[in-house]
Amino acid sequence: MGASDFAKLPHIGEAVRRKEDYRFLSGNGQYTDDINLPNQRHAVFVRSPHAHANIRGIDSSRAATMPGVAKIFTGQDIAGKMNGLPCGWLITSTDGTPMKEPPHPVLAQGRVRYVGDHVAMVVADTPEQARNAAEAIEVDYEVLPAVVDVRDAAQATALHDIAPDNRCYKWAIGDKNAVDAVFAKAAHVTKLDLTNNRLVANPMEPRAVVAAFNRASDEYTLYVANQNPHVERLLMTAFVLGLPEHKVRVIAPDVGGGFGSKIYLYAEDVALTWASKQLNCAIKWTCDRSEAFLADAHGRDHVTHAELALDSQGKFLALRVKTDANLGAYLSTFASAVPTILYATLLAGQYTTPQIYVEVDAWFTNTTPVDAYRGAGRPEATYVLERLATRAAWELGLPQDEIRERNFISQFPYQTPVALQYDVGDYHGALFKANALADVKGFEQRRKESEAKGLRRGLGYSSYIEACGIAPSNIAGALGARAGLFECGEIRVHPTGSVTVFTGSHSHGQGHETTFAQVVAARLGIPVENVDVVHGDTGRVPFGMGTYGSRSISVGGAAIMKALDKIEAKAKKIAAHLMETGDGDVEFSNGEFVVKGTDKKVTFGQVALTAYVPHNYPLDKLEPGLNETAFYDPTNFTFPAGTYICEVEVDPATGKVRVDRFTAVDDFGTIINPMIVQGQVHGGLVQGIGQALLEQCVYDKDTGQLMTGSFMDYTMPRADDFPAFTLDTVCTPCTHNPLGTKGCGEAGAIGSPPAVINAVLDALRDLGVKDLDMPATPSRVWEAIQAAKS
Ligand code: MCN
Repeated sequence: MGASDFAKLPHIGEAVRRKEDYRFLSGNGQYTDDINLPNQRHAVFVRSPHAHANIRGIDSSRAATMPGVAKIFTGQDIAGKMNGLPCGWLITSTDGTPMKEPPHPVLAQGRVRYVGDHVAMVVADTPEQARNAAEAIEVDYEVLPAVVDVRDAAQATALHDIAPDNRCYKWAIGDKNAVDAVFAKAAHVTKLDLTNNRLVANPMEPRAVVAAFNRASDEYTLYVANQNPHVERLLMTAFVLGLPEHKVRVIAPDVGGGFGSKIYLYAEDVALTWASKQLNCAIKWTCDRSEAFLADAHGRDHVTHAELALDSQGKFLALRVKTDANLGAYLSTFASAVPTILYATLLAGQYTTPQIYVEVDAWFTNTTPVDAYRGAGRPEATYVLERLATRAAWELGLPQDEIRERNFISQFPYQTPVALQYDVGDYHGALFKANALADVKGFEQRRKESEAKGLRRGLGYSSYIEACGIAPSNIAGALGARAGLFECGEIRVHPTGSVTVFTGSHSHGQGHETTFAQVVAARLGIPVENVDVVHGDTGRVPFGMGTYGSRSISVGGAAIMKALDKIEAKAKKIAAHLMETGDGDVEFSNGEFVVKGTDKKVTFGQVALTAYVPHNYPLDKLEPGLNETAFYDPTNFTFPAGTYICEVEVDPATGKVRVDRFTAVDDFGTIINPMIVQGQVHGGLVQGIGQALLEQCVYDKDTGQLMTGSFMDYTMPRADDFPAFTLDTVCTPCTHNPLGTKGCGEAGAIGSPPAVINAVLDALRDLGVKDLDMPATPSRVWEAIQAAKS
């Protein structure tokens, strides 16, 4: 079935209420911390209080004798028994050498490299006993100089022998000479220095692990708050523990959000799994909130210098970008891909810029490892480009929308100079719609009203694009991925015609149990209630590459569509047999199989029953049953895009920014469930506006301590920080997946930060404020106003 026919099916585009919500809202969700197994003990990790130190000795003699303590594991106990944690993406430096991939031990081997690094694991009967014993362990540290800022990394004490200058890789894309030549002749050059602030994902549910080894079956079961259980199992068994994969079952039960931070194989997951066999018991660890600030992978942390060459009419001629990316102390699972493949390739944005050159240096520092956080690389790219576009507009005396319109791509497919080929889009349509919805024409009047109250009002634009549906395996492989990025779906049709779907996509808030059921119900012509979706269990789902990069509906959903194609083909044969006609004479629509040109028909339910009650069945031609599995590997990314317009009011006396209006017009192709999509956009906007105005990790430069290690110092956005958002869509269906969908899960977080900062700068620019880093906190805004005055 083609994407255009699919879009017309019942249930597609219907705001079906989330099937999973009854479970969650009635307190019946089952999260990892809700799971308690027989013979269960509890783990607590001793973490480094220093950003960089040699471990001279660990004295756990007193702790080991404390009540309830089963065992204390240190680096010595695991040495030689397991490998370090792997990075899943191999980046090659411009000189052809592979990136530096230092060992990432599960428990520190003689050196700690960030505050929170794992020094020891205590296993005891209760969490309190484990905590008490952890506090009694004495570690003798020789403190070393620490570095937290990428700009200081090259001169700092080396973290790893393998990277003496702390550089992990130097990577580039584009034609430098061609770009330099354009810049040399350009009528106008706009320049910007930007910092993309480091963030903590802070999902509602902290990470948790329960690991159990079963001596009878020689099998491990690992319950873990994770976004991709099959990949967790693959990395743990094949790379770290050397276990047969079929002996490990990973279950990610209900997961309360991840935003990227639960994609990775973490040290805690490995340590508990391994120790469960050593101690022949189940072991549980639940991260506490303060611990999560140190122990969960962080996001962003780029420092960038960017230049845009333009002609006198505001046409973009070339882009030159140099970014230093902070990877933290070790390479997390996808860390190396974020500032390269997921960042630099998006720097064409929605524009026809003919020449682009991007250089990225990635550095180790004594900070928590940095990896993908909602958007991962694409918010950083959008921030660079959209800040440049607005600044260039102001420098050339053009309106913000005008400069974008003049440069938008309008012919598709479009090959960018940075590797990607966009299949389809309507960038002008989204911008025009956003202008109308945001009532841009009324802005000047609103500005005057604000001024009358002593406030400044500003308008900011951002026209973002992202590459989602990660990823065509051959492209990902050519770019260094160590695994394919396809997805798997299995459909089991039961004799009574109800269906269970097994998908490798993992839902941790995205509503897959509803939207995937809508897809299946639409195709088979059955009620949505008759479809259940199973995910997050390597013991039940054949395989999966998990959820990230807004890939689930476009890749996981497409795998289900392929399986449905097979189901339909077999069901047609059964229907033909029932109606005593040839397979080719049967048509299927709305849950009915009809003999072409007649009123002879059978229902999907009758066919399902016949599949399992094969009386008079030509068993030599048809096998009983109606189950099918399919794998889908996308041929391209999907390219959601849109225009966001933010309007702020700033109090110049206090520097406080209030977001007054926010309009988002997105193109997600065909939409399965508009209510769920709106929820996704809301969540993304809140995180993006949070980054722009409130959130930031601050490390002390001298000690490497995380100064914003709790909600007292790290400001999470709250509902009253936002107006009601105005949302709408344009629709250009994706041309290469069978649903026509494009991912929606990250868009809000990608498009919104530059819209907010552009709006704040618009409000302040006639006071002389030219630049502002995120987060635009009151003190920062106030200082910028004072600095502009002096
Ligand atoms: N959808 C739809 N029509 C479309 C596109 C999507 O109806 N055209 C639906 C999908 O069927 C799915 C939801 O919208 O139910 C999101 O789909 P998709 O864009 O495919 O994204 P994923 O399901 O792959 O989710 C990943 C994405 C990412 S990368 C982050 S980070 C993120 C996000 O989703 N983390 C989240 N949204 C989150 N939402 C919650 N509540 N919690 C998180 O941790």
